[in-house]
Amino acid sequence: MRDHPAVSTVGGGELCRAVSAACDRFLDASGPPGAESDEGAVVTDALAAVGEVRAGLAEPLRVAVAGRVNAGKSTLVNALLRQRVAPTDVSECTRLVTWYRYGVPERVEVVGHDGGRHTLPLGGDGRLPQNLGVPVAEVSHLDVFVSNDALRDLVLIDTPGLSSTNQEFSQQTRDLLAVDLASRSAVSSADALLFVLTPTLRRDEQDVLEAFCGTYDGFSASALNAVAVLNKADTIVDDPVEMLPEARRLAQTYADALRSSVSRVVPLVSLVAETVDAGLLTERLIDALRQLAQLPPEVLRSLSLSADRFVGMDVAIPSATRAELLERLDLLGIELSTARLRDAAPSSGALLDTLRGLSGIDDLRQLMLGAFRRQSDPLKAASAIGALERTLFLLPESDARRHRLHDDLEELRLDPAMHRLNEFRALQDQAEGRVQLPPELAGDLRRVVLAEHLHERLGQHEGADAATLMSAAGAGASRWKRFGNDARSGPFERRTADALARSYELMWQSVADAAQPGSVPS
Ligand SMILES: Nc1nc2c(ncn2[C@@H]2O[C@H](COP(=O)(O)OP(=O)(O)O)[C@@H](O)[C@H]2O)c(=O)[nH]1
Ligand SMILES: [Mg+2]
Repeated sequence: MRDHPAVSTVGGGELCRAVSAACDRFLDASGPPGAESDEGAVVTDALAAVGEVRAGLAEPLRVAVAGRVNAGKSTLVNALLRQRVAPTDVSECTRLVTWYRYGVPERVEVVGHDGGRHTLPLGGDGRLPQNLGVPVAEVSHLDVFVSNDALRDLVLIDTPGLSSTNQEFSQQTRDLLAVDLASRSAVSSADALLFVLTPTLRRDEQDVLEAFCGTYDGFSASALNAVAVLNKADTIVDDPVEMLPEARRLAQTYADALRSSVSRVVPLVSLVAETVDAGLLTERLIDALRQLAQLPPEVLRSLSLSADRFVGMDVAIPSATRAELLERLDLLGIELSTARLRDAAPSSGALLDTLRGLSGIDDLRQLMLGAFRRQSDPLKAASAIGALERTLFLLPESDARRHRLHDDLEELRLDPAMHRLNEFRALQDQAEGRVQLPPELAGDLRRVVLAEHLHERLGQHEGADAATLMSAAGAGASRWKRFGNDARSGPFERRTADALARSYELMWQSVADAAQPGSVPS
């Protein structure tokens, strides 16, 4: 009997291999490179696109970080890497889509629009070089290789977002899309999306947010493959005590607005996360914070009123050191630190833990692990199938390879293992309150999606006979169909019901197949 595949872990699995095999068949049918030369550029493009999809399937899960310019995307990339490699200043690299992959030797490959590459070392400080040696306009994107453990099971794509100098769109469209073409195309080749929001978005901007998520050609953001952060949570209010509750409230507002596009909105202070996790808060700076904490409260309050005052006022701590603190923690981060240092006398490690806790980065890591990495195989397979389907349209209707690939993809979509995507979505819909289930169905859902072995998924003992298992599967399918047909069920409930009914049908089928090899169950 075929057991249900365990929750896939990192990297491609069964599904990715199946999609990759479909790519192989397509490319093999096309003969060696050059054989298609008389068939025109269209076919060449299609072959290249399929080749790219196949290469992508061999990579870890590709997560694009998207959002407006200055939202803090690169800062977040650094925080996730625990290494300050992405530029967050105004250097030319910030305007380019940058792929971060695991690799040695560490290097930057500058990829031109013509496909040409040249390699540069990272800067002496471990960051991207200031100068790429070619005009930015000639660069398509950067491929950065770093030997960073965070990248062993993830590829991160930092996107520039829309810059005010970008002329691609009219002002109105620009406001609506909020991202530039290059960023959108980068997102369309990703498997998952990390969407960086900031508090400055108006609360009535639901349409804009939806458009933002929906505008990546071919990438359809869903609660399954996209998560969002509300970054710069430290800038929502001035009062450090109010920060977290206020950030959570606003994050929830965004989450409600974005329900169908992202699974959750995590409040985040990526600046503090970067500083703490990339080891940028040195003992020297912590000492300066300790000194600040010793200042009379009214002096400290007055310092904290503005960035200018914080650096400019006449106090014992050198102004340059204060400027460094400001760059690494910003005003609220400094206030939170000095408050903590004044109330207790924590070790440096304890202070860093407090700051990390406030930054929200651990919540995000947890979310990404659950939402993305554990589902790497179906997510990658789904994005590859999407990309291949788009490629089909490039080929002439008469092309035999087009039909073959189309048939292969149809078959893959029906693969029971692809159904995992629907199951995870159902679980997520329920976990995030989009779907209200009676308690017994909620337990049923969790068991079917999360249990590893088929008898467990059916709520039966190990060694239960086929008749018992099939009867449990039949009852399960009926249960969910009844729920789906209930007049009180809304669209999300019906979607969940359809998914779970199909899960039970597939389990029924697999018991039947195993019990009577070769026979076709009635
Ligand atoms: N106060 C505050 N500033 C942040 C935060 N995250 C990023 N920044 C700052 O915002 C600016 C833009 O950040 P960057 O990561 O380059 O934005 P990007 O254009 O989206 O990549 C930089 O000066 C960062 O230091 C945050 O959580 N809080
Ligand atoms: Mg950036």
